Amino acid sequence: MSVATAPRINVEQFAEEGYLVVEDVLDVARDIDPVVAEYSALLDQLAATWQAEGKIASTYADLPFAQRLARVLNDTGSKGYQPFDISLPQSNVSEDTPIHLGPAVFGLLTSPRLLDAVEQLIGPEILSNPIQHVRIKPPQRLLPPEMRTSLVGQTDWHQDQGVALPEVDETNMLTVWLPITDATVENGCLCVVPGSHHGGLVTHCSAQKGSARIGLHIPDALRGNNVVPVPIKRGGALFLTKRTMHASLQNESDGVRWSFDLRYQPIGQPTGRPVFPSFVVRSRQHPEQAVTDWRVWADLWRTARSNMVQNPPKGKLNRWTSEEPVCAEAL
Ligand SMILES: O=C(O)CCC(=O)C(=O)O
Ligand SMILES: [Fe+2]
Repeated sequence: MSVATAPRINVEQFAEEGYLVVEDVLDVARDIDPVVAEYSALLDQLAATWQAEGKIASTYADLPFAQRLARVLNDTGSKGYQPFDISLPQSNVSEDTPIHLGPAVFGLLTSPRLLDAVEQLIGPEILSNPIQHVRIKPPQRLLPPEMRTSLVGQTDWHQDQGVALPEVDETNMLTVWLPITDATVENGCLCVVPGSHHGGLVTHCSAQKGSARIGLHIPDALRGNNVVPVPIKRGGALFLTKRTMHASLQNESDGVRWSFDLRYQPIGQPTGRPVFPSFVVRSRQHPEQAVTDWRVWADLWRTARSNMVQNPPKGKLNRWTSEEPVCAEAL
């Protein structure tokens, strides 16, 4: 559906609750359909290449998207997801680490209707923050346990401020979560703790439980118990502050749970992940600084990748050690 005027954002409600669902933020024909086509072509191309290389048993071309992706990932193991993501990994980057940098994704990042909404929350000088992912989640039961990371499986409780470097503390980072397919309770929509952003940043822990690694998460003791699921239809958006506690449910449906999470902030503030590239998406003061060509954006990531190969970032890209006392209590 194409809607001429951008939706009005309830800024007061966002400030109070720390989250806001807005329907029809995107223009489905302009912003979403091309992304679906771009990813279908990518899956076709990867499946053909990997079958030729003997990495997967079949191209699984007859299966619907969700089942096909699950079969492919079962054959490839966890490396198979990186070519779909719109970010580099945080470590072990090499010159041929894959990342998906296509025109349709750039179209989504720079969607004028989306930026009209973002502008109402953070002002007109807007930087695309590079902490971003695509999450394409097949039914959880079809995934082997080691594949159940937050990109492909369920996401643990966290605050986005907690998964960035401390330099983000003074940054007005806005998370924009965009479902490509309707997000429902059954297929693993997000959940939030309303008002949790008023309480400040809490400790995040990670842990090893047997052979399974549990990623960075807020221990139960520090999480509010007023958990609200947030189903959203495709075309809508969920806005989150950097301190709003959120997680995802698990995909118990037969279909795919597919979303992008993008972040925006005022120009001139640190991003929290300085080894990755940010760019101006909109500026009223210096409109000429906005990046408008997807190839320029793609090159920013390729340059960042080369820089990471030459100067691998030291340490983790977050502040936690898991030796904080609350982490021991939580185990
Ligand atoms: O989509 C998910 O499962 C997690 C998204 C998320 O954590 C975010 O958008 O910040
Ligand atoms: Fe998050």
